[in-house]
Amino acid sequence: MSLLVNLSGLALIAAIVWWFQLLKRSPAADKAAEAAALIVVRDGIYEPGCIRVAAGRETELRFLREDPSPCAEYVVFADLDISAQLAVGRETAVSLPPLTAGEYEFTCQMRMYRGTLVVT
Ligand SMILES: [Cu+2]
Repeated sequence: MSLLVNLSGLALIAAIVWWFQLLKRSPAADKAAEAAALIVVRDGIYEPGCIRVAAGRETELRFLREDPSPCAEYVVFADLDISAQLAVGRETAVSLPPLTAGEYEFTCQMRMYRGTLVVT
């Protein structure tokens, strides 16, 4: 009888471990991270305004500038000494080197558009 109880206890633990592994590898979560890598520039904001990327890995962000005003022409990662000119209506890829954990602001050249890159 006690053997049976132990076995069902083990089965329960295995099920819990399996469940959490499943949660961690959820394809939906992966998709969200991928989708977040496209940043739309319009109406004075970056959308999404907060991008989360993994530390210590090269990253590519894609910007889609819908705002033709000169204000939105450049995206500047001042802390990283990286900037890119954004074409209107077309995706522009911005490559980032492996980064250490922390928060990095990105802005337009006049610092009116503002976003945050969160590296974890
Ligand atoms: Cu601006």
